[in-house]
Amino acid sequence: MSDEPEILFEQRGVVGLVTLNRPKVLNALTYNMVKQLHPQLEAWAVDDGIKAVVIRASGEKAFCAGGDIRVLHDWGKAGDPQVIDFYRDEYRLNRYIKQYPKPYIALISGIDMGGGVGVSAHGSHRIASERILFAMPETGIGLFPDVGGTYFLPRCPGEIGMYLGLTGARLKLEDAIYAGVADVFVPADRHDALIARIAGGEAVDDSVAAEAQAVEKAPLKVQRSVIDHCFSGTSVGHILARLDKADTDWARATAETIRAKSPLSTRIAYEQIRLGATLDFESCMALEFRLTNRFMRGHDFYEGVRAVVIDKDQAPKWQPATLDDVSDEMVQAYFESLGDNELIFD
Ligand code: QUE
Repeated sequence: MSDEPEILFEQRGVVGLVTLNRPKVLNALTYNMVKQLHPQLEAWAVDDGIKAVVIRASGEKAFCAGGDIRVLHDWGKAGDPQVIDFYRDEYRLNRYIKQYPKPYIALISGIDMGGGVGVSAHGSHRIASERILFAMPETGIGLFPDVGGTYFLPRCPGEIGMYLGLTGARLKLEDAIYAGVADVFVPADRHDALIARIAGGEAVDDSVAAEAQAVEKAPLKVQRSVIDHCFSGTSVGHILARLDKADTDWARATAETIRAKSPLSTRIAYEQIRLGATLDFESCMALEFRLTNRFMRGHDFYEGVRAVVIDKDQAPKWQPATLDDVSDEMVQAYFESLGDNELIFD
């Protein structure tokens, strides 16, 4: 443990500046960071001296690689209720950012995955650098694309959201903008200049427009018609059958990627993303909280974190082991109400 604060808060002119500050662990989001960020945002919301919030991160490698899943794994395995408290407070924070009353500007440079997406993608201004690497990789650790994935994935162009949620595909700058998870490109070495403009009182939209640069064509655009055709399938099995039939290298690799993920996770993610298209943001987060509660009582999350983060053998043994072994009843049970424990908002 270092003495460095995990998250830094600073007022710069009229900007409330947040810096995620765990660069050695890719700025993975701890419960402590969530517990500090939410009240600080609330204080800035009612502070007349603050016109906008900017969130950025320390180090060149990552904006935020996700939740502190090693700790969540340990809490969950030990039956520590903090694991559920963490998700409840993280999702409330995601929703607060979504409805924040002032501009919320995320400066995204480096890895931006899972929990990092939850504190960036719902902001009013998502600024990406040439180093952004975006993904929702949760099906690979036996979880599902949460932190608002239920809301934003079905709202990506065509079936790109279903593709991202099932495969955990990593997007570079051009594709992140094409997918709609980032708005504009500002080079990393201009991020401080952008903060300075806003801090000095220049209007946020003018500041962003002044620093924004054009991007190249998105590689994902080439696959768009195949994505829309295959991922509009009516089940994970149907999507895989369409990918197999497409008979291209890209389709083969994509099907193989999905087959390596937790079968239960991909089945849940499919239903979650289809359902999310019809729900408002708060209902999406309440749905995610149901799923999180069930996953924390299940098997695959612990096995996924073990294989990817703890032992790093990259060889999870999922239960159930195949898509066919996941029953419709098992999937439906994950979506049932939590009764008195439903996620509610103030
Ligand atoms: C899926 C995830 C996460 C992940 C890998 C996945 C995730 C996360 C990390 C992570 C963070 C910091 C580290 C590290 C891994 O990895 O949420 O090694 O230092 O935080 O496939 O959801």
